[in-house]
Amino acid sequence: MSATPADTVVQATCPHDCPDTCALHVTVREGRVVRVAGDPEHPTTHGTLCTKVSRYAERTYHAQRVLTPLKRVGRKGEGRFEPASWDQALDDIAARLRAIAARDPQAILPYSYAGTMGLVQGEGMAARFWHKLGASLLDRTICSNAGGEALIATYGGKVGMHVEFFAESRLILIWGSNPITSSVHFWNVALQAKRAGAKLVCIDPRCSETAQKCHQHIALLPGTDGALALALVHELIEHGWLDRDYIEHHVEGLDTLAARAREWTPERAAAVCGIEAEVIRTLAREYGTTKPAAIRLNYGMQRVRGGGNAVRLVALLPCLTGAWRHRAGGLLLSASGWFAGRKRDAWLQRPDLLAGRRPRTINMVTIGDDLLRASSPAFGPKIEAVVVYNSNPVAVAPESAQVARGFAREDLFTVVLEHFLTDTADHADYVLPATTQLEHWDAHGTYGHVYAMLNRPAIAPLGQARSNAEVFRQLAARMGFTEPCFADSDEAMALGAFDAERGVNVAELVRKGWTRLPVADAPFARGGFPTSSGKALVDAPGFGVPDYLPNYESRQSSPELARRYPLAMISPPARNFLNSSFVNVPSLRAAEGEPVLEMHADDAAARCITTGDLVRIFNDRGSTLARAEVGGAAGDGRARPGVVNGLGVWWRKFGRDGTNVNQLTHQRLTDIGRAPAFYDCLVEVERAAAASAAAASASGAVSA
Ligand SMILES: Nc1nc2c(c(=O)[nH]1)N[C@H]1C(S)=C(S)[C@@H](COP(=O)(O)OP(=O)(O)OC[C@H]3O[C@@H](n4cnc5c(=O)[nH]c(N)nc54)[C@H](O)[C@@H]3O)O[C@H]1N2
Ligand SMILES: Nc1nc2c(c(=O)[nH]1)N[C@H]1C(S)=C(S)[C@@H](COP(=O)(O)OP(=O)(O)OC[C@H]3O[C@@H](n4cnc5c(=O)[nH]c(N)nc54)[C@H](O)[C@@H]3O)O[C@H]1N2
Ligand SMILES: [Mo]
Repeated sequence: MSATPADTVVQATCPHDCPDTCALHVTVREGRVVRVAGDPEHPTTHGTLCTKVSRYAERTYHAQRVLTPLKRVGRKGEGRFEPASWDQALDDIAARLRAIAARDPQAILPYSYAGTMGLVQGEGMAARFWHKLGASLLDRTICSNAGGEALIATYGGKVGMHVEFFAESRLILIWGSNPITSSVHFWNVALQAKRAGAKLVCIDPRCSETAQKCHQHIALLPGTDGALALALVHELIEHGWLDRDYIEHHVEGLDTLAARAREWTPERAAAVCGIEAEVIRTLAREYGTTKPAAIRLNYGMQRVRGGGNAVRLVALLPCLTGAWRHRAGGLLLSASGWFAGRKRDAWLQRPDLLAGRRPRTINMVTIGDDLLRASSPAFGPKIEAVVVYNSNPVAVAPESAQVARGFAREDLFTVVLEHFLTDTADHADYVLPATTQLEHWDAHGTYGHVYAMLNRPAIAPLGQARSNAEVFRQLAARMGFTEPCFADSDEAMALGAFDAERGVNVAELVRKGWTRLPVADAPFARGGFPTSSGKALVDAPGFGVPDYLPNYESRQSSPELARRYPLAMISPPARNFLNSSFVNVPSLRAAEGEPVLEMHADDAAARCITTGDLVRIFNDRGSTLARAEVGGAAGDGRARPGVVNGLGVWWRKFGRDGTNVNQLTHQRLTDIGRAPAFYDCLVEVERAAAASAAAASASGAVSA
């Protein structure tokens, strides 16, 4: 689209939960957004956007945007509402919350995650409100906590390489990550390295879009990364591919790891991982002898029981080889720890408003069980009210039949701040219309690069939409909260967010919309990890020496279950969705078609399944329907034998039978970080035609 002289271009930031956190240029013509593009000056955005966010205007002006407050008239979950005025809605919500809080404010639960990663519209004014109220705290673990806490245990912080310098690496391991789908700007950097002669290796059970484009794909079984890493350590030690000087000065406790790794021969690991021992030997040699070598680790590999331990093991590899000496060597999982954060969050979120109270904490992963729990001394009060913002738990939380049962409780008072009538909003007593990133102020820290970011509103709020911060400000007034912080405007909070943050050039941030943190090019070239000793830790206090832990649901841990449900299911994101966001954008849903299950030809043949068949995926927790995509006979498929890939995360109501893959996942937590184990899940699959014939004959038998 060509610009006309009357156009204005507004500097903004992509709000989504993605490592790339792009700088946006939003073109506005006569009060309407006509284009959302990448900022060409921003060093990692480089003027390009992913397909989804380049459609941000389509999402914003979607005909089904919720633009007035809505009050429920149907049953819970039915999604029938009538419009209400803001005053009516807020007065009623405040009265309900006040009545519950008078008994025990902990019976009120905020539930929020990463619909926006903004510091203001995320846990800004909302956190002030909850802290003052004394509501239950939420443990926000649903995405990254296993890997995040593992990184902190090993390096002392969520810190890593600069994404830009992967371009100079000679060997890149893309481990548990599908950047062509989920962080395309990293992929562009990896391609630069590839063109300059680097080798790219993808370690992923699925032959993802990324795996296909790498030189080598190692399709290990889900949840076996720890075993692979131990065998790599074994080989590095065995062959002396170690930087002894680096280890001596900057790594603590290698001996204990060496003792454990001695038992992990490539043969032993190969049997666990379902790959060839020779592949492990070669990988170890290449990793041990190529300089500089870099690892792009991502969150896909930590969504299993042993995810935290596996991250710790992988994070130690560049410490053993001294890869950190070079700016194009080392590892990147999350870089959010480069922000000091503490003073910033204290100002934005005001935990001091708790005034000595210590409310209980609810883990967002177990919301399904917790909504159905009665009051007890161990649990505390039954949850009487939930206020959801920036999240769609009915679709994204594990074991979703249980989550839906919880949200269907008639005695639960539910408020959902949303853009759309999601599966969760369908269960609300009130839905409150929220602004999008194009309509409100915000400031953003990041986790995949080292720039602080600002978001200016490009247009006025559509309809009666209000920002999350404005809603909590108004609720605070109705609750009689008089602290001056409840009067801070969104703009003041966004512009002030980084004032207290060490090293952020706030003047440049306000002028340009982004500013680089002062992080050294090769941050650990001479050690200096943010642990108390400055060394990377093998034996982290409270965690012991890292080890391989088999999945909860695996032949090793639960042989009987594995006999009944012999296929491991992972559910990584579909390319055109962002978790459950964008599923309702027509052009993007059309690109995905319908829920898909990728299967290997051998597993499909054993079940008389061919491409295009409707299949039922099931386990003891429930079942869901998907269209089978079979491949692999000629090495062309996405699924490896024994593993099926159910791409997520569909809205349940767009699924064929009102469910999605989370019908099958469970609420057990990872070893470290209290996180979900979405990809640690056994299932069986059958043709839905066969399933419905069986169901028909069963129901026939009943009625006869
Ligand atoms: N298009 C798109 N982009 C996204 C998202 C999205 O939903 N859609 N989500 C965003 C969010 S919230 C996040 S957290 C990031 C996630 O970004 P990444 O952490 O890069 O995660 P994914 O793209 O989910 O890729 C995970 C890969 O891990 C693989 N995997 C699954 N189990 C295992 C295992 O046990 N071991 C190994 N080695 N690999 C495994 C999957 O097959 C998948 O290809 O992406 C963000 N970007
Ligand atoms: N099976 C399976 N389940 C998964 C995953 C998986 O890979 N497999 N991925 C997991 C991961 S990594 C994550 S991070 C979680 C993500 O879970 P969520 O954080 O719940 O993410 P979304 O599904 O994108 O839902 C975010 C919602 O916030 C709304 N929203 C966006 N901006 C705003 C705003 O400014 N104000 C308000 N009020 N609302 C807003 C959007 O409309 C959207 O409905 O899902 C997890 N669930
Ligand atoms: Mo995530």
